[in-house]
Amino acid sequence: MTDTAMPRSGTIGAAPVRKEDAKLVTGQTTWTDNIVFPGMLYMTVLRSPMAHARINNVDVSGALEQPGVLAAFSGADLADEWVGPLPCAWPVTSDMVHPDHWPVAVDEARYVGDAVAVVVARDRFAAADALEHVMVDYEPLDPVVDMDAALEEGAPLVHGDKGTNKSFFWQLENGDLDTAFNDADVVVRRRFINQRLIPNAIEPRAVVVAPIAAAGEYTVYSATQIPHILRLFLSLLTDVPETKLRVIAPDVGGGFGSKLNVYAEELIALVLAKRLSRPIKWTETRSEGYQTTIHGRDQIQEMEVAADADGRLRAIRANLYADMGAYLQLVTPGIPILGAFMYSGIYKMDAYSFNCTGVFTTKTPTDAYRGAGRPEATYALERVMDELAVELDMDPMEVRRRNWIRHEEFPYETIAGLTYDSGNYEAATNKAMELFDYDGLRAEQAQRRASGDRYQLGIGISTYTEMCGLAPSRVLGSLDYGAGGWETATVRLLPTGKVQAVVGTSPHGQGHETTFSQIVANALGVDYDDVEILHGDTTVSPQGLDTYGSRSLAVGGIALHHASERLIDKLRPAAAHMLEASPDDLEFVDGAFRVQGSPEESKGIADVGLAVFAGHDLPDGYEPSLSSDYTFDPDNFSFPHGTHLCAVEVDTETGMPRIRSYVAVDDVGNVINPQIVEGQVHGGVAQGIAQALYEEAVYDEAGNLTTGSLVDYYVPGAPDLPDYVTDRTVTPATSNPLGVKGVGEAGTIASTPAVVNAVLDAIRHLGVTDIDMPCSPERVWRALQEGSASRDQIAPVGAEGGQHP
Ligand code: MCN
Repeated sequence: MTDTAMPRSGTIGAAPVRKEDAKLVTGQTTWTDNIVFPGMLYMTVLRSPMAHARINNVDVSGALEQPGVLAAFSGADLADEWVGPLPCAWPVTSDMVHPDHWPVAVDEARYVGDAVAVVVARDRFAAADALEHVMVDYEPLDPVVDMDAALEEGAPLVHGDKGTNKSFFWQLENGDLDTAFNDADVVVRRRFINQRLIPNAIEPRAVVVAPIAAAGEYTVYSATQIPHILRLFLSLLTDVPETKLRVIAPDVGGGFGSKLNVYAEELIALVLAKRLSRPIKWTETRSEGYQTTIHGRDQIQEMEVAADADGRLRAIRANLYADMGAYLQLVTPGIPILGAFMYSGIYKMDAYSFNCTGVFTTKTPTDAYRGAGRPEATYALERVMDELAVELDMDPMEVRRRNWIRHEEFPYETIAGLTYDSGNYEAATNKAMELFDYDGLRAEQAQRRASGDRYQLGIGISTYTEMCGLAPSRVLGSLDYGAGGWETATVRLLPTGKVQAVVGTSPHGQGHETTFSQIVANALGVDYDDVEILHGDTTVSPQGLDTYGSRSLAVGGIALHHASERLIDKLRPAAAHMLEASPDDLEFVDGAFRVQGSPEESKGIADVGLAVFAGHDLPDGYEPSLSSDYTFDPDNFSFPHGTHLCAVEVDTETGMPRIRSYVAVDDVGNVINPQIVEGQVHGGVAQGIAQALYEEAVYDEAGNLTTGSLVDYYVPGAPDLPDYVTDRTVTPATSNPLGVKGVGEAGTIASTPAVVNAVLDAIRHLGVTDIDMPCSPERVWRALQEGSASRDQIAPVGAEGGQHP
């Protein structure tokens, strides 16, 4: 760590015990599914078993006869309830094809899992059983499962009336590409598949709607990342005024982007509570969630890189196909576009081109999944940098070194049009190489190759950056995103000296109550334990743009810092009055106002607060307020970076890859809480490794999700993952006063290419030039067989001499 002095307990830079953990580990958490109201009814959803079918008729009468069932509706029955279809808030082009997406399908089902009817019963089991008694007359239509097929002439159309499976074409170009490619000594072309992933929050999605029917008021409890955005759309789409809607995100057990959405079930539960004047609950089952909660990634990436013989990059072209699934969810089309600016990464070049085609298929819609567009970009870029190194016969780290932006060149305007405010790629890389023993491992690799060891060693590099801290509103607007990126915070000093802070973001595992308390404790000089963070309830915290894009600290935390400073400014005249000094002569140190030069003359913030609360003796015309607000809209994104190095041993007989060591050196600027940052990196890296080695959503030709449960979709656990060596360098952000950069997605963005590069590096000399993710033992084994068939001379691969530790 580069931190030098030990910070005061509970303030910035310290690692106090997380405030969240006591209730989490003692089971006193308010998950949405734990919420119970008198008279509450349970909703279940009948889902299409076909990937594509015309719905000729839905007959719910059989379900209505089942014990405990109170109501059942088809899509047609509910059609009048909606003011409009489910929202997509990111129309990336003006001619984007954006088909209507109704909460319950009316005439066609377009993926396995599309809602076709709902049942309401007295308990969840009766509601589930009754689904079997809903009769649907489906007329099968042709599914279209992969993007290549969907773009062929005459392909079955997911939305027949649109006449195309193409949703949009988006592009960005800078520099003279023709010259760069024509004059380059080498051009490397590769096609990568960034496979479809299924997010796995521990808590499934759930919603409870509690109506006060007579007043037309509704409280919606949802396991969501976005209570504010959800309230806006619930109001817009059902005509319930925003003032009559309260959305509460209670304790939320993970989201990873999958709860950054406005889902059909949230709308259906609201209109059923309205129709039936009873509280309604819906909780997804895990396999239901696999079919209907958004999926992530699913892109085809065609990369072209032009470079000189000495390794200098001239240009990059990235051509993407992004699978939207059957419909556009909240930000589906924007996800690949978030990556558009990241295919140049940390490197300098003369020309750049990115384009992306959004494609409809009869599969579950895709949307934001941890990293959202940026892991995909980093994967393709870092893999192709390794391919370039192979082509040039150079060390892959050397190729990177020759091209990255040097620390003295910041701020740096990239070829993709972003201004990176700060960074030090040399420092992070040097530290990572030292911790990893790069040279030692390369020597061991050479020795294992020479001896034909059964267990071959590979080294994978990822020198990444990413763009997070989503804001600034003006930039988001220029990208046609439907909302802004500001955050509001309120800080209130209570008469007892305790502090309440209200924030617009809400956590689902990130420890905001801890780190935001540290920010307030730091600014006000109060005890960490005396700060309470209020969030996740649109009545308590009426303004906010919620949690995603690793923005909570770099936007919301900064609003909180400013609101705290503003409170000090507000209290200053009262303190000066008490100390019989001029406000200008006061300094605020360690939670007390002091007369400069006479530190013994001081008043603690709690004393000043109590005097303001009493209001008996205050300066003339003073507003006796103990509360302050601040809305922050930064002028730039935040650009964390780092170097991740991975060593993988591949058993050349079985294809089994095993991570031997993993080093992550990240630079997230200044750090509020090093332990939470480390936790975020651990979790993020685990998710990136999962994509590299284990996870893939697979559909059969008929459009059935064949990895439809945790049995078939392998989410790695602790035994599958290595010990991580983590460290940091600190290059403060210049776009905010605390110098912080986001961390929530960094590990996921960085890690996937480091692992795949390592697997390939282990066996490239055996004729293997590519392996699709996940690099399962079977895939690696097959690649080795194909490699051995293609290579001229088969290296001796024998069991003897193997040194699998
Ligand atoms: N932090 C810090 N110092 C820094 C950067 C961050 O102490 N320099 C702290 C923050 O104060 C916060 C945490 O680290 O407590 C994460 O901060 P930030 O990077 O601002 O990310 P967000 O809080 O906005 O969280 C969103 C991010 C995203 S986009 C996904 S996806 C994700 C992630 O966080 N999903 C998660 N981390 C997750 N962690 C858990 N446990 N569960 C999820 O669903």
